[in-house]
Amino acid sequence: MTGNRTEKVCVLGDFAVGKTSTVARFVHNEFSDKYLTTVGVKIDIKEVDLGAHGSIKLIMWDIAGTDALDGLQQAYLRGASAYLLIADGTRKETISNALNLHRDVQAIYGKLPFVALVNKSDLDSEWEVGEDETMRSREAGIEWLPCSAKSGENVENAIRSLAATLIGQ
Ligand code: G3D
Ligand code: MG
Repeated sequence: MTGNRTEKVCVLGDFAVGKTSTVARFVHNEFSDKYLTTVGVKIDIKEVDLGAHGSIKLIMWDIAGTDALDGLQQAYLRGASAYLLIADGTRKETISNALNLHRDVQAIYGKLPFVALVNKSDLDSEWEVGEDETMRSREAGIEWLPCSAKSGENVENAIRSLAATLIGQ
């Protein structure tokens, strides 16, 4: 049980799925539609207190997303202990793009802990992602959790569960 564990967590997903917004919701508990498209990398730190299990500092690396990992992104991923895989429920193709990223990361770094989030659950009338996509993923061992950086649904508990995994719970 230690209060000063620090782990790097990378946020991966397609352009505009809500990576920056999800980190902002988790770290600052806010949503703003003023975030600019991220160029390069943005780092935020949040200490997660897991009570009797101790606490852990998550260094959230928010990288600009494309559907492939180029050399620069590989450098961003180096040393990561875990990652958030984010898709956008209103754009079906963001699921397969996220799965490609996941496969690329696994190929390079092996099996790291991750959570898979389908963001924008507040826009459920505009959702394109349905059972087909989530079933296919489930067969591949990936459980997508709906979330919303806007309403806050599931953001904190998903990242806290990742923190708990990292701390060994
Ligand atoms: P990115 O960092 O993955 O590129 P951003 O994505 O966090 O910049 O978000 C991209 C757009 O989606 C932004 O809108 C942002 O406000 C919006 N967004 C992010 N999360 C949510 C959510 O949970 N619900 C809704 N409704 N919108 C969300 P703009 O219009 O600025 O491009
Ligand atoms: Mg961004």
